[in-house]
Amino acid sequence: MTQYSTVPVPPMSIHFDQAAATLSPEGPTLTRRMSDLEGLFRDADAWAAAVADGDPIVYSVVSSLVPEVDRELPQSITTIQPGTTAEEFWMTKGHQHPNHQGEIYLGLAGTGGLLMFDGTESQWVDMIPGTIGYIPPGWAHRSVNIGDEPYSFLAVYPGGAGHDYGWVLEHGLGRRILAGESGVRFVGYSER
Ligand code: PAN
Ligand code: ZN
Repeated sequence: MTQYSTVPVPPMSIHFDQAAATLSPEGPTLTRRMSDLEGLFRDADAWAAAVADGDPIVYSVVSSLVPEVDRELPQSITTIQPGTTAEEFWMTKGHQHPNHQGEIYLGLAGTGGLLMFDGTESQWVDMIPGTIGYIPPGWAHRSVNIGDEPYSFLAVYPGGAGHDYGWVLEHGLGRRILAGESGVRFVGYSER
């Protein structure tokens, strides 16, 4: 049998509960509140006001037991709550995979989008239940809830990909996703 530098997890089944957007057996769960999204919203004053006003949960990420180590294929379900801060739809922090590896997302519930940026070009993929969004290697990515309900999606990614959040703080994601009169309005990252 192949020798691994870390102990691999055994073959297993993972129960996926679509209605509850959970995986079991369950691994670590991450909760991101507004205060965890410092420096990411266009309007820093509106962000600070939202932190002061109850610091709401913006999104949570539940994982299976498959670890984030090389050669494994971890999965997680992210649920982003509906909301806007100074018209900017609630979103994930966004990150780049430093080892430039691909990833897939499967829309599970609600209405959202996948914003990707390679440092020059930005791309937007609408996500509804059943949509598979493909993130090619080298594209930083952020998810956005553009609806009135929680938006959930399953992510599957190489365990050794790593997550670089500083890259997005430094380079942005090309565009911002705002609530417009007829739905979504795209503006440049530094536009006000
Ligand atoms: C996803 C994200 C998840 C949360 O599982 O990690 O949606 O977004 P942030 O990591 O940007 O806070 C993924 O893309 N994993 O690689
Ligand atoms: Zn990712």
